[in-house]
Amino acid sequence: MERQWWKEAVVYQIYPRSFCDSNGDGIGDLPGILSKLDYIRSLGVDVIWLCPVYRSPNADNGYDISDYRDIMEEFGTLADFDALLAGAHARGLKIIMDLVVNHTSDEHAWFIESRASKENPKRDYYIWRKGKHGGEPNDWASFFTPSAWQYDAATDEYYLHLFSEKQPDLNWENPAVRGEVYSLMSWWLERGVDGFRMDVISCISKVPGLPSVVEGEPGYRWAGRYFLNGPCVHQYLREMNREVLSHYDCMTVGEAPGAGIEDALRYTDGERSELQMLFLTDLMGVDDGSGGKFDPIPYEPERLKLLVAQYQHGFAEKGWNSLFLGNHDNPRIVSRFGDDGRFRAESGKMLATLLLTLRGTPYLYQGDEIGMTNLPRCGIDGYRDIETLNFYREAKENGADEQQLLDILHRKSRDHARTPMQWNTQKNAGFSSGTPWIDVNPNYDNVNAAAAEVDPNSILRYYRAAIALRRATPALVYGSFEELPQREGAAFAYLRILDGSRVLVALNLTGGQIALELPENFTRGRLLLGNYLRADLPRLRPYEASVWAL
Ligand code: ISL
Ligand code: CA
Repeated sequence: MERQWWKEAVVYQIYPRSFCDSNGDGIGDLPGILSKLDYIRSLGVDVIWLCPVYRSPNADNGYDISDYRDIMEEFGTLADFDALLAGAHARGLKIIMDLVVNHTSDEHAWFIESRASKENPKRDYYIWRKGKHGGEPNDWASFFTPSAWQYDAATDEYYLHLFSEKQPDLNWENPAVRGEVYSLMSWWLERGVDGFRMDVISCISKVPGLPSVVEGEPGYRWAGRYFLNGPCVHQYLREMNREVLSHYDCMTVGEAPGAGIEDALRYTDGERSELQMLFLTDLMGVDDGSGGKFDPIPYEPERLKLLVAQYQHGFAEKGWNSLFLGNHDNPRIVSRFGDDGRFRAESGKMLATLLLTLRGTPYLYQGDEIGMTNLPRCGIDGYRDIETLNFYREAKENGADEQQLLDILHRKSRDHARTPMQWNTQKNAGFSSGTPWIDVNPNYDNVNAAAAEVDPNSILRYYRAAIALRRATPALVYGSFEELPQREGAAFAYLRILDGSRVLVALNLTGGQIALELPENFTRGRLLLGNYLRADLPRLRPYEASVWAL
């Protein structure tokens, strides 16, 4: 397996709107991030992934871009961006940008022209179709709305939007569109950015003809097979690689809903020259029911183990993968996979151990390093996210029960990850001197970075130790993965092996007392890291985690 800096890197994801507000308008911004670079550096990470900071009307918090070559007004200016990039580079940190090019904002100049007339040279930048039988061109639903089509009276046609109607899909079949994307990517790389996280990149190629899912069958409109990993996606990515990426020593990670391991190898096999790694979304759906994310089922640790092992084996020979347990689209990891009450510290550290001892490139999401939790149960006015609000409105219209809806949102809303970063015990957790755009989690008295800094047993200190251990232990990055089978569903144990070096990771995924099964004559070796004072295998206490050099 070829060694590469981006395989050895640990990435820290920032949601700029919620990280640090420098000017008291209640919205996090670039100077705010600049002021926290030493903190980020202190974690031992190598790369920052910035969620979108481009000019945007914020229908989807920056995932609807109206100008790819400028910064969102609330976040600052291009000069602020340059200062942030210089500050990061001076500390040995790289910055990768979010690249959102499946769609733009409907306020982007291209779309304003495109919708102006059928003859406009930009008409074909987007996906326009005539209505059928007085209705939509096909029966596709979007991620955020019941229909993926929006009617536009000016030209009596519909445009496609896989997300909100404020996010029209670009027409990647048009070479001029691809040229625009490559040119804006080069523009940022020339400015000094170190790579891209590519938003829903598996969605850019649609099946020609845009067939209906099941003609005439109402209610069944999940058209993924017509736009996920579509017919030309690999051709487009190879072209992008040839035109842009191959000219830079940059990092690339594609978000790929709908991609399994086989697909993922096609995207990330180095010999195919497409992307370095993907975000595969299966694990993020581990507690989704048949109705999707807002139809949650109980979380089963066995499912997590199964998925983790599958992915570890899937990339053993070819390609590379990313590791993540949460992000800005998902609930907080201790609330979802751990215990955000009694065992918050133990489970937060156990999840850190899992994230940082697997093969792949780990991505930490802001606030997880201090064990931030979901919001307490609140009314609908506590939520801000377009996906949450659309789901709520639609469900209410269909007669859903208010309490039931709020229970679902309490588990699954994207807003749980978007509450302000909890820095200290000052007003608004030190995030802003003004009124934050979304409520601060009231537990900041307890859960905050300043307190974690002085507590030798904090989750924060543990993250630093786990990151340092990974850096010092090539087997944790490049080693093979060998699971030690367990009868107990909550016990997860695996070896990471590289040349002569063997590391054992033992995890209790639940709050119960369990025992680990170890092979006969097993000597557990020297303790490298653990979240209890004295590790004493085979016993595993609630959420216990330990790492051993054999
Ligand atoms: O968040 C999701 C479900 O809760 C996912 O379905 C998500 O919409 C999907 O993974 C794509 O996410 C990305 O693109 C979206 C944006 O809203 C997300 O924040 C982004 O991560 C549209 O640009
Ligand atoms: Ca601000």
